[in-house]
Amino acid sequence: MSTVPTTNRKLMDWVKEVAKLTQAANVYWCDGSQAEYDRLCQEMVKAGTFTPLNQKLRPGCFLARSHVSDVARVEDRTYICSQAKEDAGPTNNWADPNEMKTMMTGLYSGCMQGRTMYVIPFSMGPLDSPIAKIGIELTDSAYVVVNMRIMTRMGKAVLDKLGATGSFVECIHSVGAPLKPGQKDVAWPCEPDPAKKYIVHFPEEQAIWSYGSGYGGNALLGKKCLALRIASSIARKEGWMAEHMVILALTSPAGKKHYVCAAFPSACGKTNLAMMQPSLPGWSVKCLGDDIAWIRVGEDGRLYAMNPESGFFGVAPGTSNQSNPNAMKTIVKDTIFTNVALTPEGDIWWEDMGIPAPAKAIDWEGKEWTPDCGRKAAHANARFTAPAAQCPVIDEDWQNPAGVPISAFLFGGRRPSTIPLVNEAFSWEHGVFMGSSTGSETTAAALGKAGVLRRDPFAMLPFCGYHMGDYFAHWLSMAGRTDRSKLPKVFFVNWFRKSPEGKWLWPGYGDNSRVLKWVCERIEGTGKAVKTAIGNLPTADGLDLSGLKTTPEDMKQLLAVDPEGWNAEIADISANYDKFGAKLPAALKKELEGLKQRLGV
Ligand code: SAT
Ligand code: MN
Repeated sequence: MSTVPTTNRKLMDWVKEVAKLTQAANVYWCDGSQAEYDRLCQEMVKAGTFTPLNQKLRPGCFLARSHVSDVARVEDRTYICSQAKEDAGPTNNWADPNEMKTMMTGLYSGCMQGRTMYVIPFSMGPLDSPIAKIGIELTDSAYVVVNMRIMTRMGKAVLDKLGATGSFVECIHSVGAPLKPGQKDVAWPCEPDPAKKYIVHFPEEQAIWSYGSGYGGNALLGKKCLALRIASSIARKEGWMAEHMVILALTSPAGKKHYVCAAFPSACGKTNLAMMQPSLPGWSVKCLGDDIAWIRVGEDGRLYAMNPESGFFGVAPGTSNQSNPNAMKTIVKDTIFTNVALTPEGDIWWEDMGIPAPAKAIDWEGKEWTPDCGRKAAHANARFTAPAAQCPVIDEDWQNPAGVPISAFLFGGRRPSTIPLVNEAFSWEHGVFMGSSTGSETTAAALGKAGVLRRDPFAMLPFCGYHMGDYFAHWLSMAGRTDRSKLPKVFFVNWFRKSPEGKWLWPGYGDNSRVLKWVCERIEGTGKAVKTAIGNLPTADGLDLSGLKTTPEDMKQLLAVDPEGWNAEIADISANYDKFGAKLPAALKKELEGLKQRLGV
């Protein structure tokens, strides 16, 4: 597009200003069309960024390999630059916004030399939704443009909605790799020095500045940066919630439909749950979203959830016809794969894909790979970017601008011990306590050591755009915004429990429908439960285990309350709570005390 396709003065001025600062060689306004997408993909094929896959096996699909330094979110380089340090709280990195801007303006000076600056108008949420938010991302990465076209509603229609006076979230992104005249580009330009990458949020101004990385949530700024960090801070002020949650619809054989939201940390199986194929006959799961939910009190007093995204950015390794058959069907065409392995036939492969490893392949680093070479073929945080509309179990209401009414919230994480398979909260406050004490073993979704327990309240630790103590208070305050009886019931689930010998106790995946069935029964008032010190657990015959091989002994362990384990758990929750000081809501202290008393520890 050569002419400027907007009359929005603020937008035009800002684009000019950033183009001048970054010294971009060209400015290109994205229209979001298929032709534009195809052209950019072809340009990336020429540049070596994209490898086209076998068009018979994977039509419209491409493979990208990132730089080895640029494979996941960089949490230690992620900042919330509120005016007051206190407002970012103890769980976020903070820097003075003016100092950060001065420093980053230095980084941005000339950073797009030799590159095109793409202007990406995007909407988080369906364009006709009153709660959708418009962002404009300025980026020097064509990879970001094509991914944003899948993950968001992007292009001309967004500018039309913005009009001459509409406001938007300013998102600046640069891979941080200017090109000198005549300098040859690399396949995945980025700033290789981890200490020079910055993912920065200015919540008061609703602006996002990202520098140095081209990967995932570091670069696709609509996702974690806008739809979670900035949105959570807006939501607090406006009385709604921006959460790291899947939205799914569960329908019983009798045809009763319930919508459920579930919050698990990154790479803990949200996508698998969101499009699960239930093993219980007659039950069905439909997907509305696999990562983010924006939730508001509706006119009838119930909480309504909407998925602000339009695609899935799912973890590839481990995705198989057993773990997630519907994801496998979603990614058969028009999908971008990043950091997976390439087979000699021109198809993709990853560990635990449920098909035998190819005799040889090209691994995610572009090196020759054989099954016995001692290396993984795909990176543990390899991803697919696929349009949500391609999911065979996408729910008919997934683009409903008003969202869908939620009956239950689930929290969970990877917990090999202590935490039972499922546990229902006694009250809203107890449920908020459960969310606030969510913990999980770390995964490859963020750089750092995987497999250590960290507290990840509401699975929002890396995504809450303000003080986590205030965030807890905000959750509690939802009880005052509607009739308590209309609030969703809260449950804590754990698919990842192991025996003392290290064996998985629960089959997971489609068998998690057994837990969802009990959740539905609890909502409807029929589920059988026993009140324990930690919450309501299913009775021995409460879960539908028909056709399941799990032994009664294993079930006992899965539903046991282990006082010793809980003793350690309480100490750890308590230590984590200490971080929040005076901002820790009294209601949560009371819940912790109540739990201690009930357990007698
Ligand atoms: O933040 S990403 O979008 O890169 C993926 C995740 O951590 O959930
Ligand atoms: Mn996520």
